[in-house]
Amino acid sequence: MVDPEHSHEHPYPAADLAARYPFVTLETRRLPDDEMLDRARTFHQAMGARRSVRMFSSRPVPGELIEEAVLAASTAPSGAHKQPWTFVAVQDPELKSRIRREAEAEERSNYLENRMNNEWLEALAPLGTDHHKEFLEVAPWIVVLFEQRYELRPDGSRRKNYYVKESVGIAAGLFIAAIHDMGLATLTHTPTPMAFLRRLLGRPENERPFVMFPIGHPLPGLQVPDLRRKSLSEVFVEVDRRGDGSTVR
Ligand code: IYR
Repeated sequence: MVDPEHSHEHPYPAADLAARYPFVTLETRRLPDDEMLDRARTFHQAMGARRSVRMFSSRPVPGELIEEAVLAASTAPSGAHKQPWTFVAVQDPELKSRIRREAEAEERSNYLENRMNNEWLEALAPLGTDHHKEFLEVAPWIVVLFEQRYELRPDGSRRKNYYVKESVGIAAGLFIAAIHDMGLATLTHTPTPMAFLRRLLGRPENERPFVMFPIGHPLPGLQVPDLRRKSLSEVFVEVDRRGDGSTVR
């Protein structure tokens, strides 16, 4: 563990920590810069091809693929490593219909009964979303991601979770990436309010729906809005010692 580049004043784990808790050596690899750049560009390109999809094929998707995506998502870092999430998968047509019915009822109030204000509706206009959620029945799977606001032990006692929204948000991102990487498509869908999902899916009181994902093969030839993503300079600044937001380059 001798680093020719830096000698650490505070090595981790400290000896007394390592004596009290288990530690293992992490497998690391050191790639040349040009290979890292290749990989970074390949990854960016792959993720750049992801789009939110609202038209799915009804072609079946093996449950094992959903399970693999959940395992990938569950590698997300989380507050105090609590992994405060539950992914609930539904393929039963009857249950998917019930979810659609209740989601559409909420969304009808949002879109048609002024629960969304005009500014919001204008922001959504280019996406053309409305209260129809047919994809909830067409897509072979719906996965609902629940956040565990606290941990409920089998004896009924509660333990705190930490940074729940941040942790679950990161897991959601990894889930989306995993689904895309295996060639499937999804949509982050948040029929608001989502409380009905806890009831329909019989989830315990400590869980709250965070986001739902219809998942399936994208319908061949489907159309998506012609969106542009922000350029690097719109989303990135490198701050030098002046701290005024000017870029070094
Ligand atoms: N939850 C609604 C509305 C909606 C809101 C935003 I912000 C979007 O980017 C898209 C939709 C719905 O799912 O239709």
